[in-house]
Formats: sequence, C-alpha cells, structure tokens
Amino acid sequence: SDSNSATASSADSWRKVNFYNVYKDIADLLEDENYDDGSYGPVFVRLAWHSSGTFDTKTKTGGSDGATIRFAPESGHGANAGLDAARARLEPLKKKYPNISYGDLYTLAGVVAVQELGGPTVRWRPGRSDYKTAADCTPDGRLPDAAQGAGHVRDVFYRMGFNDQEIVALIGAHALGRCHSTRSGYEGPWNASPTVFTNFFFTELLDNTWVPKKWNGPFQYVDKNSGAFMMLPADMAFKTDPQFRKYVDKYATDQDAFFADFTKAFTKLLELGVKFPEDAPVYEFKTLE
Ligand code: HIF
Repeated sequence: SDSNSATASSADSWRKVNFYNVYKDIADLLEDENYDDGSYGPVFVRLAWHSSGTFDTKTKTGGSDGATIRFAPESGHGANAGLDAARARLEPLKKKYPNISYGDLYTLAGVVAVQELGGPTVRWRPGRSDYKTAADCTPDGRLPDAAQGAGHVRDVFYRMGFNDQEIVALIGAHALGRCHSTRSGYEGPWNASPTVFTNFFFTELLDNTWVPKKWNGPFQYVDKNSGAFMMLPADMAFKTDPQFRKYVDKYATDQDAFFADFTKAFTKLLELGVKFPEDAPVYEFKTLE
C-alpha cells in the first residue's frame, strides 16, 4: 500500500500534535454522499477495530501500536478487504500532521466516528508510534470468521483479553454500516439507520425472525418481514448463546447501559498491547455541533 511512504513518526512526536484539530479534520472526512450510506464513519470504526483486534495476550503481539494493518501481507488478509478505502481517506491527514502515528490516526478515526454518529464519548490516549515494519505483521486468522459461532467468537475475543459482557457490548457496533459482497462476500446493513450509533443491533436481533438468505453468496440471515436487513452467522450466536443472550436482553432495553459498557470496551480494544508514555493525556473530545 502507498500509505507506507509518509514519514514515520518517532516515539514521542505525538507531543507536537494538536489532537483537537485532528478530531475536527477527521470529522470533516466522514460525510460523502457518494460513499455507501453517505458516511465513512462505519468503515473508520472497522479500521480502528481491525488495527487493534489482532492482539494476542500470550505473545503480546499485534494491536494498533505500529499499525501493521497498512503493510502487506496483513493489509491483504481476507478480513481486511475494503479497509484500503478507509486508509486512503485518512492519508491526507497523515500528510497534514506528519507527527501523528498511523496507529493513533486509525484508532482516533474510530473514536471520531462513534461520537459523531451519535454514540457515547470514547476516552482515547495518543502515544502509538510507527516503529513496526512489514516483518511485524500478524499471521492471518487473528480476526473473527463471520461464518462461525459462539465458540469461535469467544476464542478470538478471549485471546484479546475480553469477557462475555465486553464481547456483547462491542457487538453493538454492528448497528453501524453494512456488509459488501465485494469485500466480505456478505451483503446488507444490520438495520435501517446504518450511519447512526444506536442499540438497534440488539433490538433488531431480538425483534425479527431471521431466515437464511436465498442466494448464491455465503450463508447469512435476512429478516423475514422485509428482507432488507442482515445478520452474520457469528451475529446470530448472540441470540442463541445463553451467556451472551443475557447481556443482549439488557442492552436491547437499556441504551444507557449499552453506551456506558460499549465505550469502556471500545477504549480497551483500541489500547490492546499499547505501551503508553506515562504522561500521555486521556482525551474526552467534545462532539462537534
Ligand atoms: Fe464487524 N464485520 N465483525 N465488528 N464491522 C463487518 C462489518 C463491520 C465481524 C464481521 C464483520 C466487530 C465484530 C465482528 C464493524 C465493526 C465491528 C463485516 C462486513 C463482517 C463480515 C465487511 C464488509 O463486507 O464490508 C465479526 C465476525 C465480528 C465478531 C463477532 C466489532 C464488534 C461489533 C468488534 C466491531 O466494532 C463495522 C462498523 C462494520 C461495517 C463496516 C462498513 O464498511 O460499513
């Protein structure tokens, strides 16, 4: 990818960056009437998560620090299909703010998207740096396989250090965006407002009858009534697994509890494996008007 070419930031160059300005500039990149449902927000959230979700608690490898997601072969892993669009959208900001690291830029983009699309405030710290190379890419297979069920989802998220409650809180982010047949092979949005951060993943999961989609593509579900909304096999595990289900029931009826638990789990995700300088400030950005 050509995003390797910009100057690498050194370990403490983040100190020279005004992150309030970066927040504002990322927010200005969200809207685009010609892209998907009109916003890059969902794909920014997916970029932030796929940058971070490679972390392995045992070997302490992976995670957003060093942003190996921008290098081949990791950029080409099947799970990352389509994320080049998000990286390309953000690249001008790396040019404008050469002292921000890619790891900070990609994770901050996820924070801006969650907040500006109506979600909770997300605490975020700078301090990741560009010290990794293609040789540090994580092996393929660390991110979850949407075709699988609860056991696999647990294996992957326990490896990152999450518990069941945190996993369910995180899955609420599938209120945002859509699946693309050209990327994952799956097709469709999870609900009618894919550019607004809501607890609709949980309400739609519970309120609809989900039936197998009749098509030549990979096995997925559509809602029986309209056929307009979708669930992945891995999403459906949150309805059928009793330990996951008790939190789904809670978040479907209590949006405040979902927002409070989501923001904690999302910050934890974006910080996996990052050794922050002790004096790195914690930002709680104000959502723009
Ligand atoms: Fe996703 N996810 N995710 N995901 N994801 C897709 C899209 C988005 C899984 C699979 C997929 C999380 C967990 C899991 C977002 C955010 C998060 C797609 C479709 C697939 C297949 C990609 C495409 O075709 O464009 C699986 C199996 C997960 C574990 C169960 C996180 C919790 C929900 C961690 C998370 O934050 C977002 C946002 C999108 C939409 C991207 C878009 O371009 O609109």
